[in-house]
Amino acid sequence: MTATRWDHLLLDCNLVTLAGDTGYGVIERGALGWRDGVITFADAMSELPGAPDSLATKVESLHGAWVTPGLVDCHTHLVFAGTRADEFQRRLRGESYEAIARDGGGILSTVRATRAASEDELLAQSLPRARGLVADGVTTIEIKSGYGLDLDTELKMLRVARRIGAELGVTVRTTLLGLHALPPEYKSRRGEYVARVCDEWLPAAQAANLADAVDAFCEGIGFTPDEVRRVFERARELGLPVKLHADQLSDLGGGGLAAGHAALSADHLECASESGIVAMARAGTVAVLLPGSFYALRENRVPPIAAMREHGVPMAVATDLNPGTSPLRSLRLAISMACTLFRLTPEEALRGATVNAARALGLPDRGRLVAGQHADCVVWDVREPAELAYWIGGALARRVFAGGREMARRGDHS
Ligand code: DI6
Ligand code: FE
Repeated sequence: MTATRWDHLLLDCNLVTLAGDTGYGVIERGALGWRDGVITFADAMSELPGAPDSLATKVESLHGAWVTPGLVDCHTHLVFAGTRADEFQRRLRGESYEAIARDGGGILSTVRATRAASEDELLAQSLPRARGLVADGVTTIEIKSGYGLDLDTELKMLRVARRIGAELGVTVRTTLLGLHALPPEYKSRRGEYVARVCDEWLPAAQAANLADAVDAFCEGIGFTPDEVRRVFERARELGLPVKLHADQLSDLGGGGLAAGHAALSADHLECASESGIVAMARAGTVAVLLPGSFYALRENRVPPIAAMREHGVPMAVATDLNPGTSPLRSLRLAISMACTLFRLTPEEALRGATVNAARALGLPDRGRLVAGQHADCVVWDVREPAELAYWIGGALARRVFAGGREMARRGDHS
């Protein structure tokens, strides 16, 4: 038995497996075992193939606690320097996000701070934000560049993202977001900037193994569909998957544009048209809902959730953690907001932050508690899964395991 002993076996827990296409897939009085970072058993205790102590090196009872897959935050901009608390206050006084951006603030103010920071300083400022997500149950994090807008700083951001993954022992997926804002030095030379991103940045980031995907901000204050198309075509030539900030503040046909390039995801989608949603359904493009920016910008146009459900577009939920439009540092809070602001069911929102978020990153190996999946799981201080959406804030994650390794542990605060 020793050769095949599992590393760890959790007994007497309620497993939210998310194994089927709908429902929580709850297994009561369940057991969860893993070896070498991969789940070997996720079923009822009564189905265990032997005495627990003979099966695993470490065995413990959870006394009926609820266990879900590790959460996946599939859209963040958590590597940046400085804050934008000043801009927050300007918005509270009535200035719009777009007006501040056009005035040289917004994304460009974070660009100035991020360019000025050394790599170590950028890591020091960003790491606590990643740590906070993990303590709250996140075991896979997507991190975008886009506050450099020059090659050196973009690569610096992506290196910092990789270092965060190594430092914390969680999976970090990096995304090159060159088309985030037009840097001032390229004012009136838009075409040249886009060409640079295509011809220099994408190949450089790929050669350094720093980009797992490519994103763009398709918006009036960002880039046009034609500009995005050029970058997407280049990305696809290089074999890099694409995703898109689509139809957040206006309908530029972003959903359809993303689908046309077989994008992993189209994100935001508040203003998306039904035809965009239909195209996404056909292409298998995930809709990533970002209630944090909806909340912070006091938007009032809700994404077309009914159309997504009707056409079978998988919905994910993410923080969009960024210094401007979504200083949201908890994915669990995004789950709660997705329910209250967008009327997702708690089950849809949890799927959105696990299995569907994993799909939005092209990672089918995680997001469910099923044998063969990554051993990423969270033990929660709740009495039923809906509480994960119900509580607004609070520290509910009791224990977090990533790749079978325990990340964060704290006392029971229930
Ligand atoms: N993601 C972004 O890139 C922009 N909006 C969004 O949801 C803005 C980020 C910023 O203002 O820094
Ligand atoms: Fe974003």
